[in-house]
Amino acid sequence: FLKGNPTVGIVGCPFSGGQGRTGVDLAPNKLIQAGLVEQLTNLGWEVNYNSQEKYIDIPYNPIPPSSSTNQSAKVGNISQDDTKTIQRLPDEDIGKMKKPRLVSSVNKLVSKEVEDIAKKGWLPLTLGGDHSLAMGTVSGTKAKYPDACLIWVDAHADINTPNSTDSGNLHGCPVSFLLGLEGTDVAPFNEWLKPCLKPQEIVYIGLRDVDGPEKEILKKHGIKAFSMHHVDKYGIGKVVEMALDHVNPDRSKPIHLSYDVDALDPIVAPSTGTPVRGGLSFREGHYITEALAETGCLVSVDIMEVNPSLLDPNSVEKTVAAGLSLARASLGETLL
Ligand code: EXY
Ligand code: MN
Ligand code: MN
Ligand code: MN
Repeated sequence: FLKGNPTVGIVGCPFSGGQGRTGVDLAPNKLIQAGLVEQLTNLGWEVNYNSQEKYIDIPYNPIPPSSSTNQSAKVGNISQDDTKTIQRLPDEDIGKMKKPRLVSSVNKLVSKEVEDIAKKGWLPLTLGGDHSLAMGTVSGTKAKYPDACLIWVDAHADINTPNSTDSGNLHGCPVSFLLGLEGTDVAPFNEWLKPCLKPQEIVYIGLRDVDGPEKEILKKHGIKAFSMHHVDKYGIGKVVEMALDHVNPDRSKPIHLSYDVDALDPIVAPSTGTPVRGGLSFREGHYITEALAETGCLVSVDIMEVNPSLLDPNSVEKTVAAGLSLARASLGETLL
């Protein structure tokens, strides 16, 4: 599906507004500083930082800049003034949703950026930031590849609606918006985000902390999910095969991989905001990315929810290393 020399466009999203903990916004820079660009270059990819071929993070922190001089980043055609406007938006809860205007405006930028990169024939690699960013990444991928399927690797289903969410954190809700479930046709999201995903186009791997209402939603819409129970029962090889058989039976459709590092066991990836025991082993987690790379159908990848501010330096190092190796394996690093 990609065009020309294999080229990746990195979209750094230092964004934490979809949940309550700061620090997840530090991940893109941390991953870059830990050598992501060199590593992908060594795999034979041409690496650009976004559609503008410049090193830029999308600067969407909810924290107002203390001075305009330490604002190092802006993205493409988005000016600092635009981002300050976003930062200054009054952002009262809407219903139960927290920071809806911020999450919406940031995702609108992300969506456009991912779409632009995909339309160049490049592979967008989005570095979160929290998982609310998948509203933008998946809608951007879908704008270029309307028949793309979505593989969601996560401990959580992230399919709460604005009505069903208990926490109000929008990183628990992106999938419901992509599907256009009841309650998601709300401002400000409905000003730009149209339902773009069908229930049969998504499959989950790694689930083990799903809210009651989310279970109802999965059931009601017949959404395929492989929980850790299934990984134990069938083994990861069979699970990935069954997941692909469901969303991509002929291995002919483009694949978007949205990878939340909390799918991995906290022993492997401890520095993440919502860790849950009993997750994927290092190898199971990487097998998924290797098997998807092998299909030749991967067109867009998200690495989400690394939080370099949580726990001790050793935990951070492990988690960042896991994020890096998942990115490399997704982009075709071969073991032998
Ligand atoms: N289901 C819970 C909620 O909606 O708040 C927890 C969601 C955690 C989401 C993390 C990113 O995957
Ligand atoms: Mn998630
Ligand atoms: Mn999660
Ligand atoms: Mn929960």
